[in-house]
Amino acid sequence: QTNVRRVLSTERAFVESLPKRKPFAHKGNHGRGLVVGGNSEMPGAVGMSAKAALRAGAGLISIGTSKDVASIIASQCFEATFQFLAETNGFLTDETEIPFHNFDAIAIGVGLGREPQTRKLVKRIVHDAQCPLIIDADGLYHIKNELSVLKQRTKPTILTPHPGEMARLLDITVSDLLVNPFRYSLEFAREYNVFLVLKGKYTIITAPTKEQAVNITGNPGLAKGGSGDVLTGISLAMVMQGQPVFRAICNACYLHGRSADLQVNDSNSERDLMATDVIDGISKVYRTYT
Ligand code: NPW
Ligand code: AMP
Ligand code: MG
Repeated sequence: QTNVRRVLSTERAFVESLPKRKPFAHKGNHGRGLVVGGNSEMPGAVGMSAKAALRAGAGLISIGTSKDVASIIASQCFEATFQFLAETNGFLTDETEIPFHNFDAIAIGVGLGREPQTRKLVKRIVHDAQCPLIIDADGLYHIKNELSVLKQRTKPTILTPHPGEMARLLDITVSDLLVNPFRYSLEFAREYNVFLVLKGKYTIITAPTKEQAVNITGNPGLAKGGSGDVLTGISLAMVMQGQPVFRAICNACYLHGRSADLQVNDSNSERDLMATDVIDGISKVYRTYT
């Protein structure tokens, strides 16, 4: 393609652009974020996203989920607050007012489930949230037939599919997608005016303005349930602190993979690494640079 600017997401860019904590900083200077997700069969995902966001530097994180899910994860997420959302049979529904103006960025989708009743909630958030919005996992499932609503958004939208989710959005097979992931990413990002994070061994980050970056941190230890939910939380933390979105999501991917790499070097192996270890590894990455 012509005019495509493609770069490697580097350690140097990461270190130089990370949000700094100034001496007189207060929590409000580091953003207020909302993670919406969870169902009674997958309560953990939204908790991992929230913890990862806080560990990555988020000022305040609220979890939008059902009371039942909240009661399961609250003892693991002391630092987060909760917005209780209505549910039926364990899956979220669209019957609760969400104070969108309270948040600098929102992430929706992890552990949400695929019940049709949840679709209206996803659609409303995509439509009403006047702040940067990250859509992952089952959020991507629900917007598949509503993609045109993405074009109406005036604030940045970030989609973070793995190849299975991306292939579904495009109605193609994973093997077709992986023949030319750069081109598919670029076309999709431009058509729907979104930032696209196509996850994998090498993650391709695409801006609607045709910039592309490749992230190469990370290892096969990340091939385990929960890894993507952690990336969603880290991405929320970066985006809600007001950095330019492309840089914020490049930094998120770099940090996520680097954390997994340091854990595998120091404490874990690729076999036993778990998503929660990747949350803990964020501290090791940050300590390297301070
Ligand atoms: P196959 O058959 O494996 O080869 P889904 P999901 C295909 C929540 N979680 N990487 C793959 O092909 C998430 O947040 C909750 C990955 C399969 O057909 C979501 O809400 C957890 N997949 C929900 O679960 C921890 C690839 O895509 C399909 C691929 C479902 O999310 C776990 C899998 O995608 C989990 O995160 C690739 N490179 N290439 C919790 N503790 O609460 C092809 N595929 O069906 O969307 O399942 O990603 O697990
Ligand atoms: P998800 O499939 O949504 O749980 O996301 C998986 C996360 O782990 C993404 O950020 C991937 O880039 C990362 N990941 C999975 N497998 C690998 C691998 N073999 N090497 C590096 N990163 C991986
Ligand atoms: Mg996922």
